[in-house]
Amino acid sequence: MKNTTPLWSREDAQALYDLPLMDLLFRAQSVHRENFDPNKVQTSKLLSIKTGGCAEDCAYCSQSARNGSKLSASKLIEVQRVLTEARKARDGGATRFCMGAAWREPKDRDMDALVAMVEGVRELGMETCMTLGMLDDNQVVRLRDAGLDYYNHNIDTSERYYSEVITTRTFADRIDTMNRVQEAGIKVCSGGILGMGEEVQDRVDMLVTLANMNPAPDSVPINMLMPQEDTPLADAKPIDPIDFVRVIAVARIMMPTSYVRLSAGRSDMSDELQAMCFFAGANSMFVGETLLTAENPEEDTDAILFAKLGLQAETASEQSCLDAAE
Ligand code: SAM
Ligand code: DTB
Ligand code: SF4
Repeated sequence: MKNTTPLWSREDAQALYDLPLMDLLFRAQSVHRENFDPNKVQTSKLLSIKTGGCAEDCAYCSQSARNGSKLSASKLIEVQRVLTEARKARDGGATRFCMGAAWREPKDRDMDALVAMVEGVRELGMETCMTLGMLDDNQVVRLRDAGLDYYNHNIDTSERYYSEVITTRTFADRIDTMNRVQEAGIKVCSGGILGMGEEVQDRVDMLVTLANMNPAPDSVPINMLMPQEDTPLADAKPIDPIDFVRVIAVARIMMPTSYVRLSAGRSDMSDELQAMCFFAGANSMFVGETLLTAENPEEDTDAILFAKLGLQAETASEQSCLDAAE
């Protein structure tokens, strides 16, 4: 039976956020070491399987048709193309392949191809993740039966701030899909974006919502807004980097066994900021030169960073050891 008592109150979470930075970092790193190898980072590769023309109005997104963005809408790409990209990603060391579509929700006629993508990527020995928008019960079961490991569905911000960013769906719609996914036995990947003009309270509330899910998401992506031309957030004030590190550290303490992913925005971060994020407990990231539509650091740049910091990419067998120990 699900435990209904919230694990985290806003007050306790806010108190963590407000700690002197050195105390916060020390606590986060201590929690991190109890649960993970501090020198290993899980690596995921993203592929956009359907780009642009999305019916939703997310204010940050280059793919929304409502943002008048110049990005043209593509069709769902061929299964074979997905598998070719997945093989390249695996050979480059990524252990998880994340397929993203610019949809409000998938159409039933797309399900056979999506199932084939999941099955094919699994056969390559990679973990599978999809992010396709809202799902109904039937679609969740089909993806689960195909062997989908993770479903990414971000809550993005607090419930209070949500309607400032997205008006074509509600925070509750988001939580409904996450519950459906979790109840079917697919692991949830959910996090948010910082630097959209939100208050500190919104960042804290977002983490409280995630940490009080039962269980908390297995994977928690923390994105730094990458401002996109022609979107309402094109000129948003950037988040202070130290505040960004604080969110990572609080996420690590509140969700001690989840992978916290340093997600979009690394291409604008210094080595020092990324190092601080890893110290604060981030232990996953996207690799490869593109995210879905935006840029990410080149492989060589990441290799130099890992060498400087003495970090190593987690291998597929280390990943399955952790899964077996759960
Ligand atoms: N359409 C699906 C959905 O919204 O769930 C999947 C794709 S969507 C691009 C996945 C996530 O990427 C969003 O929830 C958001 O958190 C993140 N994202 C999108 N655009 C971003 C940007 N410009 N900067 C940072 N993160 C972004
Ligand atoms: C997530 O939290 N970040 C990824 C993934 N989930 C799907 C997407 C980042 C997208 C960045 C903007 C772009 O590439 O268009
Ligand atoms: Fe569509 Fe997802 Fe972009 Fe929102 S974030 S506009 S749902 S692709």
